[in-house]
Amino acid sequence: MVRYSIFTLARNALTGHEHWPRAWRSPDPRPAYEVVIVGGGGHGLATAYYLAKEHGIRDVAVLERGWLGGGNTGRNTTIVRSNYLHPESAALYDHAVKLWRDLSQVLNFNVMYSDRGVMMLAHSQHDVHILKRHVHANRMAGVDNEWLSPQEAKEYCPPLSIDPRARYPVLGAALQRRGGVARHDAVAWGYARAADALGVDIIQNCEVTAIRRDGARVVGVETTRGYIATKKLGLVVAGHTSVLCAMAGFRMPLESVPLQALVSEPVKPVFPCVVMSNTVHAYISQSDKGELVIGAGTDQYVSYSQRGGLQVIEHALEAICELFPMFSRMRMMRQWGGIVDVTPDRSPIIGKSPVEGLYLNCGWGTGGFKATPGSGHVFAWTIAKDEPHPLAAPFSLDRFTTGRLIDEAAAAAVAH
Ligand code: FAD
Ligand code: PYC
Repeated sequence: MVRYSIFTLARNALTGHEHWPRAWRSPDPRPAYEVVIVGGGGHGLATAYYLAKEHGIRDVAVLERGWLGGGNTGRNTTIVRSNYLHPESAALYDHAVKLWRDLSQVLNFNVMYSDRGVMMLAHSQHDVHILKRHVHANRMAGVDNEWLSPQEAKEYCPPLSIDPRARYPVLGAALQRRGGVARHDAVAWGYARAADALGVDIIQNCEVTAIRRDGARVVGVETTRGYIATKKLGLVVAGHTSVLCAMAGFRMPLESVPLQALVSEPVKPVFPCVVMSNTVHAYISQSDKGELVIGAGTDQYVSYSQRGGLQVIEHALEAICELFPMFSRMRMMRQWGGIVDVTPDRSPIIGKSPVEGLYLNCGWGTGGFKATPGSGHVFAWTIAKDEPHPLAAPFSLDRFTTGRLIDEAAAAAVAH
């Protein structure tokens, strides 16, 4: 493990950063691996790390068509919480929240997890009923969540307007104090460095262009850097899952849509927590650099373009300005989009596929960043043992034929 002293930092700064050691290697792909993971986002890299760390499977390649974290991992608004309605979901997301807490120490890389609290606002009686139902269900499942009056919500987040004449009046809020944010790139980099140190090959600029089968089983992938054989293939490609599954010869119950976010100019610390308004599909926090990080809903049409409709962010910003009038004269700096893969019940798919040796981790839609460590952890287990981890078992693909759906449309919170 490389450790840096103040002298190392100074020497590298004064020599034009020429002598920094690489955080991970950049190997050429080998002809075959025991496990190949497609997708170098947080979930794919976490899967590779746990395969090596917890299952002793180090003959692993992660294939990424672009750069690490360049997909939704590096484009998301980093909200972490586990206040989902159904016990299966609360258990899965809470598994992740527990891993987040000491992830920086485990990876020896600061992922800047900050449990500053996530507050979800109610603007109508319908919202009050839904959010209170979540509070009760979470507490039954051993997950913290509490109901706040409008005044208590304002005490927790002073910039919030609780003016009852507002277009979106605040009638109360559900607060998960253990929720918060983390640094998105750092999560990808931390897992990449730790996986690389255990022998995993991380191969960027390597796009999978075809999936090869021998009858019912997977045997390898064609890539822009040549053919790679494997008997175990994990697809962790978020918005491109349907494209990859089509290469393997089957269809998925997924729609890919753009989801966008934006950041303001940086200002001094002013916003102490995360606030989500599910009714208006706007959410906001402040990054450690000082920018307000603001997100909107999804576009209402299927697309692979990494940008979204202007009217969608306009709507989100109108709501943000009404809820937090002090931000009405802030300037916005950057806007971008990611492609999210949405299932009919708004819950992820983790487990086996119709092709032997091909495993799926997808359908996280608008809300998978929070699950990154837990997702990688249970997916690695599933691949290593060729059977679903108990926490992943309810999230199998066959729920769309058995009808055992896990409807998390309300908890997913972002419009889709
Ligand atoms: P990704 O990070 O997208 O990684 C998949 C990788 O696969 C990509 O890097 C891609 O380049 C690669 N790939 C695709 N096709 C191929 C191929 N053929 N060959 C090789 N590689 C390929 N979630 C939350 O929990 N909280 C939030 O606040 C939140 N906010 C969001 C805001 C926005 C604007 C967006 C877009 C998403 C948000 N999400 C949020 C969702 C979250 O970002 C995702 O669920 C999560 O990051 C998915 O991680 P991943 O590793 O599965 O996917
Ligand atoms: O899942 O919490 C979430 C989320 C917030 C913004 C986008 N997704």
